[in-house]
Amino acid sequence: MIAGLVGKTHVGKTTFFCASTLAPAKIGAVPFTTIEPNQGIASIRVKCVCMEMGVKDDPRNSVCSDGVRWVPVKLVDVAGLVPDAHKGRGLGNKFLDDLRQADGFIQVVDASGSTDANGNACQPGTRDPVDDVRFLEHEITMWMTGILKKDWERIVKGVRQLKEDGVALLTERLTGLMISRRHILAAINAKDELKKRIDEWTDEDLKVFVEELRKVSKPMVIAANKIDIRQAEVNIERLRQEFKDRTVIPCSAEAELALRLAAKKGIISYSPGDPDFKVLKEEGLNERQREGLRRIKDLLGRWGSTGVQESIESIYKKELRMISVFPVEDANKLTDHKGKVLPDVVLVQDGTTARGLAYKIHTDLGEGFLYAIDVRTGQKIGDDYRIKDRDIIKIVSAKGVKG
Ligand SMILES: Nc1nc2c(ncn2[C@@H]2O[C@H](COP(=O)(O)OP(=O)(O)OP(=O)(O)O)[C@@H](O)[C@H]2O)c(=O)[nH]1
Ligand SMILES: [Mg+2]
Repeated sequence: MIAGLVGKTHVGKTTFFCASTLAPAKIGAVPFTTIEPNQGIASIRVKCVCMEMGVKDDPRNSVCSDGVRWVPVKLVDVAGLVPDAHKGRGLGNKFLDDLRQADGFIQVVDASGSTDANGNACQPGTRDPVDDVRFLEHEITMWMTGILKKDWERIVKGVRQLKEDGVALLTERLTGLMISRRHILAAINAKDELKKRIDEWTDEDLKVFVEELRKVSKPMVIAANKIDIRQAEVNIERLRQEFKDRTVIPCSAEAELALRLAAKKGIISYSPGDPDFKVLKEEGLNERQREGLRRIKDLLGRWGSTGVQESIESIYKKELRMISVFPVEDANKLTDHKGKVLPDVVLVQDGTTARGLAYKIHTDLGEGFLYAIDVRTGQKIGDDYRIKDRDIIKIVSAKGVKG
């Protein structure tokens, strides 16, 4: 799974990316700073099972700190877009093509309304971020429509003359956009007018289909950025009113980046997502830095956090429905074959079965799957057992995996 940072140019996508990955990407003084996508690793928090199980863990693929596992997840930051990007305006389709691999989006908007439609600075409060959310959705829908339309005649011919399965043809066309048969069926089933042969769809039906498909295949949360600017507050209310079925997370990527960098230098103690931080080296700070930290403290007091960590967790946990599981090889000691205690956390989508988990760990484990053990209860579970969040699972397979 990979989450994409999307939005208009100059709203703070790369700042958000740097704050959450600590990668050294370029943040811009002018629009269209990012051209090539930046890929990096952020983390989501999972309550570790180490305390509950009374063991000291020895993590391999994640970090455990005070009973919280920081589990790596992928993030991609792409070029910004402007209205009519799907027709090639601004960086146009480049932006959209770089998003093909993303399973879900964190849409960054400038909630302070200080970036106009083309990414230029304007008076705070003058640009309506509600329009930015709408235009981004429109661009994504038009981009998907364009991809389908290029091949529409061939798809219609396949269904009409060659009696091919329309859903299979759509799946084949859209698989490069990380859109699966399941997404396509969900979009069709959501609308009565689409429940007919695909070659009978009108232009209007195709529009309805793509709109539904966008919603089911590319879930999105809104990171309402720049809350450090006063005018953001009323806009966040507006965003929440307008998009009632969406998660709107007040955010300051700039504050998060400052905190993460200060923590890295040992100036403060801060953990992403926390509602506060502690200054460790007061004497090393100049007046400007002190003032900056004071302002961030006020911001945390008012909003509860910088919103960056929440945005990442919201897209992965809530929208993409990722749950965590702790696989072990020794059900008594909770170790792998090298003796590492609770070595890994594996993220799987809700609905994954025990056999699905086995495949995710290694093809051999999946193919040789015999049964699994729910380590908490000691009970044997079958291949169709549905994994629950924070399960500890031992898989018994006819084909062993060592490595
Ligand atoms: N006040 C404020 N400014 C921010 C915040 N986040 C980013 N910025 C500023 O917004 C400007 C654009 O930041 P970027 O992170 O480069 O924005 P982008 O969306 O990646 O822009 P492009 O790659 O050019 O499309 C920079 O001047 C940042 O310092 C924030 O939380 N608050
Ligand atoms: Mg950028």
